[in-house]
Amino acid sequence: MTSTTLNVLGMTCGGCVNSVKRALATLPGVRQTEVSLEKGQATIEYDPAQVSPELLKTTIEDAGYDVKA
Ligand SMILES: [Cu+2]
Repeated sequence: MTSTTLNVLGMTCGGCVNSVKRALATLPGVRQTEVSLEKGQATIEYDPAQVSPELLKTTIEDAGYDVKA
């Protein structure tokens, strides 16, 4: 299991936090996601054999937010 922290731009409320969490939860291999609205960061625990950092990023982007690694 690996974890990464991504800077997520564009989150403005708890609904955004939930959107990001929900989008990531659909990916196989994502174990846990902690999202901080204050910091604008998502910390994701995942299995690198099942999901790539690039896919984490595009999944957040597809949910409507920008990711700055
Ligand atoms: Cu929101």
